[in-house]
Amino acid sequence: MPTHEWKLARRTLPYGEHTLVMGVLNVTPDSFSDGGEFFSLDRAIAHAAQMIDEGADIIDIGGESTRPGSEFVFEEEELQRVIPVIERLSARSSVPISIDTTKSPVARAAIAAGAEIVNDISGLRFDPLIADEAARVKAGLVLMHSRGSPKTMQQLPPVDDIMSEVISGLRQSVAVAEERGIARDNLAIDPGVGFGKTVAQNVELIAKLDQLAGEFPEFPILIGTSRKSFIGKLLNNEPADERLHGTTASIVASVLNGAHIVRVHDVKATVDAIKVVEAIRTG
Ligand code: 9MG
Repeated sequence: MPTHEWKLARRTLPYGEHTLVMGVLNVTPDSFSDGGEFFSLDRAIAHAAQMIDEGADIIDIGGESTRPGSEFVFEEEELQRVIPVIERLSARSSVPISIDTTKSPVARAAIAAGAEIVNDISGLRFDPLIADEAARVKAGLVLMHSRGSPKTMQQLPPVDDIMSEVISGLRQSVAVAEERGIARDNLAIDPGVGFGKTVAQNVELIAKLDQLAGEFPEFPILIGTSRKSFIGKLLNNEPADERLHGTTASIVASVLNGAHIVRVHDVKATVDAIKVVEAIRTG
């Protein structure tokens, strides 16, 4: 795959030849995967440092759980959770930091604290001003497809054709981003595995990721499957902390089908798997 460039606030990230790994740092008490373990600042930074040592190319920091059924977090609470972590991490590491938020004031403060990417799971549906904050500093902006909100998404009736739904939703998000001043080379897109989709639809999205890449050839494709419930459901209801092998299989399939960036909790396992996939891919 040829190398392209994703432009961020203070650098460009090459993608295409080598798959980028985005390590997840949830600073929430109720995160489905981290279970609140990293709510202390020191532990959060130590975990980020470990992911960086293991080869993470980006650290994605989130203060509001996006797990199905999770409650809304007020802006002040989210700021208190994420800003000290971003300040400390950006002072000690040069790895680009992404802020996982749907709120423009949180995006603004996170960028001021050192974040270079805004990861919006609503694809600008909740707060389009996120795009203005990213455009102001030419930050990277991840537009993820989702339906409803994390609280309601799994109660929604499934759509008939998930590929058409994701493609049209992402086109709409890209249009809003451009209207608000984002340059196309700052954008990445994401099909939003697990967000208002059935198990079969999540599997279909991974299986047909090459079609999505064909629809959006200009943009890096990010995907997050790590420890998600569709993997548990495919594996006799394995709990989240026992979904590593299922996650790795989904990552390998995603990379072979065109993912450029993978968002994961288990960085070491992912980096190893990608090295092997890339060796095979390049022959
Ligand atoms: C925050 N978050 C949780 N799951 C995600 C996914 O699949 N993609 C992106 N971009 N963010 C996610």
